[in-house]
Amino acid sequence: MKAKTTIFFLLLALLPFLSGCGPKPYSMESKPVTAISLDATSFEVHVGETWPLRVSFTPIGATSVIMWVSQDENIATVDKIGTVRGLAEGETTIWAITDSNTEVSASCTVKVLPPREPDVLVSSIVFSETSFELELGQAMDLSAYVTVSPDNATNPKLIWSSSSIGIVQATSSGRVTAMASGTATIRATAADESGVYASCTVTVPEKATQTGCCEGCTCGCGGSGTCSGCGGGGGGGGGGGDDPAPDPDLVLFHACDDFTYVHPGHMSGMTLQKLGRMQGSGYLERVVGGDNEIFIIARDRDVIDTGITDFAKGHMVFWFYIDDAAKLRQRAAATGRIEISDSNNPGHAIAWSSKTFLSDKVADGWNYIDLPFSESRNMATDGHELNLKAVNYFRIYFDGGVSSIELTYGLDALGFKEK
Ligand SMILES: [Ca+2]
Repeated sequence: MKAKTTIFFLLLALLPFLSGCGPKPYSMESKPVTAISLDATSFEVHVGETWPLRVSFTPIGATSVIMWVSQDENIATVDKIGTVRGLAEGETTIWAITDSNTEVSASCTVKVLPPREPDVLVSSIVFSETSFELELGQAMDLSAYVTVSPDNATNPKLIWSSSSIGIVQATSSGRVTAMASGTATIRATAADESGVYASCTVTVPEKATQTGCCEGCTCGCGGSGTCSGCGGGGGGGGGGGDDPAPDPDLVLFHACDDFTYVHPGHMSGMTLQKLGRMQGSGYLERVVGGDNEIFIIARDRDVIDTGITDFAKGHMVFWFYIDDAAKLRQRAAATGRIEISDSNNPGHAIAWSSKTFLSDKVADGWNYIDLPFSESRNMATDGHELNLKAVNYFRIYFDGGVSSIELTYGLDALGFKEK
């Protein structure tokens, strides 16, 4: 109590000195202006457009009413707050003069350019073919079949959409991927304000039932490496009928049919998708930018026996969806890894470079990723070797690159194979 009282009286005694630090309420008269300057010495405006000029005073704290004058009001006018408006092509000078002392002034030149050309809007969009057929899992670039007129349209970009993304997915560049049997209408709409659009249909025929991953698939993803755009990963891509059966040779690590074991810290933008799945009753989709760790599955889960007896013959396989592979290569330009580990210990992971084994290889749509253990790197620094009977951790992350790029990722049917 005594200390508080002492501080109070100390502050009271200091008040006359302290108040000198702040603005004095009685010093209303401003300092005389000795100079002014404008935030531009010259600038350009188009006829009909405006440009705001700002003035600053010397010394600091000085102020004055400013009179704004245009030397030629037929070319440009200036209002009371310094907003210049272009009226006719030509050049003139704008003056700012202090009301208190007309000898203190500043000026700048304004060049008035012709009126801006109005935007040339898209007048037509034409598909050279209006119906396409794609095999399940196949992808094609529809932008190659479309012509936008006129050639000098200010904004010739198109916005691509699909009437049924469960059947055919379309990327922002017009690449479409067949996800399930059926027919979808793909629309290309002008990105400008014209409202012009054109449509075509993409039909995905029913396929004979397939039983194993890539059996009957002509793209040869049975070998190691990535099978880009390969579909039919188990019987029909999940169009809504029977659940595509798992590959009988696969020891499933995670079916991606639910969120079980998905790391809660990396679930933003994640949804469980039914249509377009490659196995089981669904797949995990994540729309995300800015998070390096795209999928972390199975931390703290029960361990899985991979069934692999010979490390050299072991493979990790999964389905990986990406909506825009070119953007993924920008996003994942540098490092990052795909990791699995045992005993809930990422420090005991074996890993593959996510640039080499994922982003450098994939195409738009579903990709079958096959990671041979023989090409993995042991990240353990203590000599630990992966316990093939106790795997419980999986992660895909990217490091470096442009992490802000938002992409749509899909993951399905993670598992192990010995071959
Ligand atoms: Ca699944």
